[in-house]
Amino acid sequence: MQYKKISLKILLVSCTFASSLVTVSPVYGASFGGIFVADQTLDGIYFTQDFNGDGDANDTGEVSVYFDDTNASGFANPTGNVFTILQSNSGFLYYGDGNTDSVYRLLDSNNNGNALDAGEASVWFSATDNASGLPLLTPNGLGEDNSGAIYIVAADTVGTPNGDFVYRTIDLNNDGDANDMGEASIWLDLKALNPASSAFEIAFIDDVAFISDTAGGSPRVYRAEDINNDNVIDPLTEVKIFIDDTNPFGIGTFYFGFDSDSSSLYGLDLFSDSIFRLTDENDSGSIDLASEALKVWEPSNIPTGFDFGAGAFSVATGPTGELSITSNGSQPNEDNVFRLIDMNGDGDYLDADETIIYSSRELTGFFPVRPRVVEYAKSVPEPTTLLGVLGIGGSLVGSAIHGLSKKVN
Ligand SMILES: [Ca+2]
Ligand SMILES: [Ca+2]
Ligand SMILES: [Ca+2]
Ligand SMILES: [Ca+2]
Repeated sequence: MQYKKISLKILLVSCTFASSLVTVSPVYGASFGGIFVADQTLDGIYFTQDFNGDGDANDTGEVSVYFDDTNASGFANPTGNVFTILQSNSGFLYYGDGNTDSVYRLLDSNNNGNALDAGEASVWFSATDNASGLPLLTPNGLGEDNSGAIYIVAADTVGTPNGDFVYRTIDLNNDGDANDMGEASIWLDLKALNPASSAFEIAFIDDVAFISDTAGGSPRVYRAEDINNDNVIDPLTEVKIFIDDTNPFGIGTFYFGFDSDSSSLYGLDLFSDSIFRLTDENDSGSIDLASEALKVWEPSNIPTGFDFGAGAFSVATGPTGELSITSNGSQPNEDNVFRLIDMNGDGDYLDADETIIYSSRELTGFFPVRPRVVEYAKSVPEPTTLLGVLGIGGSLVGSAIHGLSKKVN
């Protein structure tokens, strides 16, 4: 009965609105195309959408497997421990997996709403495959510059202290990976900046990179710019601390979750579970004014009945200024993806109704379980059905939804 209701709703939408599904509810983002969610317990990358325009992906059929162990490209357990996802400007979805110590590249070539089909996944970069012999113990972060080069934050482990680099990777011979000679190089050696380096994410604003590093208890964000264009960051002249925990503004700087938009950085501080927006207004290369660092969200904004759980792991920037964050814990109401939308346009997400329970195990009963990282879809992939995940043989309904969404797109 439930599925019928949803497909009727979609039918209604397709009849009422001639353009596209997302125009149904502009209050929830006219250009919202969905959010990729990597789940460390379900061991997959999921694609979440809001078909009925109510702002969330908790309704039937709004979550689907995008990539996991069932892929036909021949990768065994490729999504057991996904730390980072990046959709490049060219549409490829890159992600770093800490179990196979690889960065994969996905593309839904046949437009069926997932990258599970044969040939839709490949290894972009790995320690065992790259011709330069570069180590990759923990692919913690991914970024892209204006030229399309992909940057990988390679963190090491306590047992094998062989890492803490940012690699610059490009596919020179057009074979779909960055494993060939000359395609990957050390762009920035983070241990040269701090021997206790423990780096997480990288985010770009234009061609300036920002790297979050928790650095053995003195967390900071670096600002790196390749001024002389030799594809290496000179540790003396091309990188500096953008902000650290000695800042006088009370800004938490311990960021696992970290992202940028065209002018600002957004850091989700693990200790305060709050989001800080950092904007270098006076172009000094660091945060040196109180007005440049603002707390824009805190857990007290979470609607009653839901909680933040064990930690603040991921923040992603989305269209028209919205943000998405993850939380997970031991209870279903702690396993969430929140959407943050500045409804009243005052520049923060601290007001009533600005924190949306976008996806919660409390509401869906099955998803998410341990959401680690999120990434907004840059374009809208063809919707698919989640019925496989639900364990229900509803392919007919799935096809109907698929067909309808095709029509209205
Ligand atoms: Ca919905
Ligand atoms: Ca596909
Ligand atoms: Ca190549
Ligand atoms: Ca607001």
